Order: sequence, then C-alpha cells, then structure tokens
Amino acid sequence: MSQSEQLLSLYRQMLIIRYTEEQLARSHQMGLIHGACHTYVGEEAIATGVCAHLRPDDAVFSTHRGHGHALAKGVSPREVVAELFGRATGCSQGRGGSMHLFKPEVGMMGTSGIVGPCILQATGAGYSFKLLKSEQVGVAFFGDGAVNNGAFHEGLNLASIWKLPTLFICENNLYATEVPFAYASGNPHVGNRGPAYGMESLTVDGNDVLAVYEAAEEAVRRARGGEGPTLIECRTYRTRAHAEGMRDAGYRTQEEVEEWKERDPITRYNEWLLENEEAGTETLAAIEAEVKEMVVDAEEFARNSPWPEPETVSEHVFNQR
Ligand SMILES: Cc1ncc(C[n+]2csc(CCOP(=O)(O)OP(=O)(O)O)c2C)c(N)n1
Repeated sequence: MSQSEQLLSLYRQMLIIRYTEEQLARSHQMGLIHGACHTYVGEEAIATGVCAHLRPDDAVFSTHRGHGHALAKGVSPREVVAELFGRATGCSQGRGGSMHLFKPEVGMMGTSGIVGPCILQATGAGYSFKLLKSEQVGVAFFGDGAVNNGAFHEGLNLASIWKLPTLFICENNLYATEVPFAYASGNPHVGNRGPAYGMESLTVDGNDVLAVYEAAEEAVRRARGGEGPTLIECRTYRTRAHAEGMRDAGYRTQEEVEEWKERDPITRYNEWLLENEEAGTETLAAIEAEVKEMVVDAEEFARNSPWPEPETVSEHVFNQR
C-alpha cells in the first residue's frame, strides 16, 4: 500500500467503526440487540492506528467496548452486526453478542465482559509467540478501569522480565463507567507507569490517529524484533453513554462532552487530510458514501439472517474433565 493509500485507509477504517456503532445504537433503541452494547464512538483512532500495523496472525484481546477492535482487526460489519442481533451469521454464530466477538482466522481473540483479563491473555499470547519464534505480536486493548486491576501488574511484569512481544494499549477515556480515573487512581498517568516495570511506555493523544499510528508502529517493530513489550496510554473520551440505554448524567458535565466532541478524531483527521492536500473533498465524500452503504448492507444482512437452530444449542460447548 502506498503512503497515500494508507492515509485514506485510516480514514475509511475510522468511518467503518463510527457508522457501525451509530447503526448499532439505533438498532439497540429498536430492540434488535440482545444484551449490552457499549459503543466506541469517539475512540475510533486507537483501534484504527494500532491494528493498521497488525497481521491477521497477530492476536488481539479486547474488552466490553470492543466492536471497534473487532472491525479494525478484520471482522466485517456484517459479522459484527449479525452477532449483536444474535443471528447465526454473526462472527460467533449468534451465541455471544457484543462481549463475545471472536474470529481467530483474523486474530480477533475475543471481546470480554470481564475487565482486566485481556491483559493476561495478550501476555500469554506474547509468551507463546516468543516460544514459537514466530514474530507475531499479542495486543491487549483495555480501559483505564483495568489499570488498577491485579491483572495489569502481573501481565506487565511478566511481559517485561521475559521481553514478550506484547502491546498494552490503554484507552484512557477518563471514566470507568461513572468513576473518574483521577479519583480512582493514586497515579492517574498510565503512560508513566512503564518504568515501574522496566518497560517502554508513552502517552499519546488517542484522538489523533496519526499519533497512535506512529506510536504503535514503533511498538510493533520493537515487539517483532525481540525488544520486548510497550505500554501506550491513549488519552481519549467516549462521547456516548457508558452503554446504550444507560443514563449519562451526574458524573460528567455536558460542557465536558461538548469540548471533547470538538476534538472528534474523524473530523480532525478529515481536516488534516484536506489541509495537507492528501485528499480532496470529493475523495473523502466518496469514501463516506461507500462506508455508509456498507453499514446499511450490514444491518439488512443481519436483520434478514436466520436465528441459530435450537437443536445446535450444545454445539461448541466443551466439558473438560
Ligand atoms: C472484573 C470486573 N469488574 C467490574 C466490572 C463491571 N464493569 C463493567 S464496565 C466497567 C468500567 C470499565 O471501565 P474502563 O475499563 O475504563 O473502560 P470503559 O468502559 O471506560 O471503556 C466496570 C467496572 C466488570 N465487567 N468486570
């Protein structure tokens, strides 16, 4: 891919996430989604900037806010929307929903309803890749709410001492549900915790896709080259409620939300592309139209897909004695 194609591909990927999330929010209001739905609106630059450097055989472990990670890792909007609709055509065949988006064929190793374990799973993947000498990387995406969980300490320490090819991507959107990270944390600067573990770490503007892209490029290069893990704190903000259908008041002000909307990663990048003459308005409009159509198609596909057959209920269920 040429540099110019790469720049446009970042734009397109962020739009795929944004439009899919906005569709999911509408579908949730219509009662088409079964289970919780935490959108990634406002945070699209992070999954996009990181996953742009990943191969299909690199492994991503994600969170409850994981639609963007799945989409950026190569799960299609059709498979994501159908999964949230509980249909047999979903990436987990309608058995999982939002918090069980799996597609190992493209290295999407799961979203999760449990805050924290993705850090340990990505560490474990890194250990496996190191033993295999495969130059693959393991990536954990997690929120600030996971940073004071024991998994963070254990995972980062192990990855550091064994120089594992793992990326720890903290999406610090300032709140864990309604709890401000600054209140919940003695040290609210995640990006400077790396030295405590003997690990490279840095903080980037998580609403600047190029800043994330550059930081991840270096981290992936180091991981593949045997130089060990990196912790990247991406400062960002979710502009919708914690989860669809939840109230969104009392813990943050409307002014704060509006202020962050001004820093919207997609609008900013659109302006950057135009100002730097990397694309014209027509090109960007054509990408927007194409992605919009893709998401309309995904919703229709999902709505018209069959439910899983009741007699298959015990398939994919394992009982390990
Ligand atoms: C181990 C565990 N504890 C508590 C919860 C309940 N819970 C669900 S989401 C959430 C907040 C997570 O905040 P953060 O990790 O910052 O992610 P964000 O929602 O801000 O993206 C909590 C505490 C959980 N799912 N798992």
